[in-house]
Amino acid sequence: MTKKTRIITGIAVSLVIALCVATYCGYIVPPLYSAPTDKIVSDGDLVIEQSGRKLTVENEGSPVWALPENVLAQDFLYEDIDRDGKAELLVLCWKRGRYGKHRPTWVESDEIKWSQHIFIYNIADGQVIPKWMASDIGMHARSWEAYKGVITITDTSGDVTKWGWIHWGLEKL
Ligand SMILES: [Ca+2]
Repeated sequence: MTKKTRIITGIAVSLVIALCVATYCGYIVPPLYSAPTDKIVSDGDLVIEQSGRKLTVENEGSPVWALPENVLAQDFLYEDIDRDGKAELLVLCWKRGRYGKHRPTWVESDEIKWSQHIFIYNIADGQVIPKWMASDIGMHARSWEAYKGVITITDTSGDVTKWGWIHWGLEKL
């Protein structure tokens, strides 16, 4: 192997390693444990459908809402989280940065890394309206499920936590 070939090989190997590290750390795509599951949930005229990272809502056969393109779905739940008798749309999702449109005043700029969030939407009269959007949830949620207004989240280490709507927003139970 010539000196030039060794240099080129070294650069190529370094680039591959950097790419793998960036991917593993969530800079390029959300991590593998967040692989989405396709599913459809219907409630009367309402149809909520997840296809890969996309999530859409139809009402009476017409599209009424889609998860913003800069947000990638992992999973969703249709659950009466605040126990008012109507189900909300809860989305476990990924977006770049830890915050939404508004970040704390002491944070000069948001991160470019993908982070995991929970967004909750009200659905009323065929309209999907943002209700509560969590900043980075600070855990590695692999899966979640809901039962009687309680969300159970299992993280990548197998730890299980339960969450509920107590005052405003999800709180750990
Ligand atoms: Ca509700």
